[in-house]
Amino acid sequence: MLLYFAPGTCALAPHIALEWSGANYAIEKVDLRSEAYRQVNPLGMVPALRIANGRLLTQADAILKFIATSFPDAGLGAGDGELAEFNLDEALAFLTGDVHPAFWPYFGPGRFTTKTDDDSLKAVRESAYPRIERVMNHLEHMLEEGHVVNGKRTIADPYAFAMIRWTANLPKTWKEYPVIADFMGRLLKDPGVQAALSAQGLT
Ligand SMILES: N[C@@H](CCC(=O)N[C@@H](CS)C(=O)NCC(=O)O)C(=O)O
Repeated sequence: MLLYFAPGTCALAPHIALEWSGANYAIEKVDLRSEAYRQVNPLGMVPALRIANGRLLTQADAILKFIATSFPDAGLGAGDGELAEFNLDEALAFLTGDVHPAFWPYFGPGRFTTKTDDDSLKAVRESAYPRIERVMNHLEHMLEEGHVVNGKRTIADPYAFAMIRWTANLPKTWKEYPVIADFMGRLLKDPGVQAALSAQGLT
């Protein structure tokens, strides 16, 4: 398998999941704006995962589920229980549909205004703060059992980890949420997380 990534993006999530799964995989750093990467993934987005039969998998949550089901021994799936699978799907949908978009104005302010001056872009960036705070407060609550969902390690943990990192330069960083800070502290010590961070040139 070959994981296409750009450092620090949501591609960090499947990267960590691949580490945890014991999969045999390689990584390729891409330039998201390059024509070369458009030839790989016409959407020009990461993550993308090339699997053995040549198929290119896209969409972070779907890739994470593929990793969980392909390597069941790693125990990264929902686990047992009547609502376990729903709980995991709900958490993945929240991360993809609420947490990730909350950061869009912050990272790509130019998408939300036709103005190009610094003040206008700064205003758009700052407009993201309340929504980011809202999803962070929700994560603070979700993580009370030590993990994102079902009280166990799942593919939702690295997905949350990858996005929580994005608050590092915000006025309110993840370190100011006690439960999230505990979760991040544990993951930052995890060998698989450290291996993925190091491979992406991050700390
Ligand atoms: N729907 C996609 C979105 C992925 C996405 O937005 N990835 C970002 C990095 S975190 C990206 O590639 N952005 C480049 C762009 O939007 O052009 C998914 O969930 O995988």
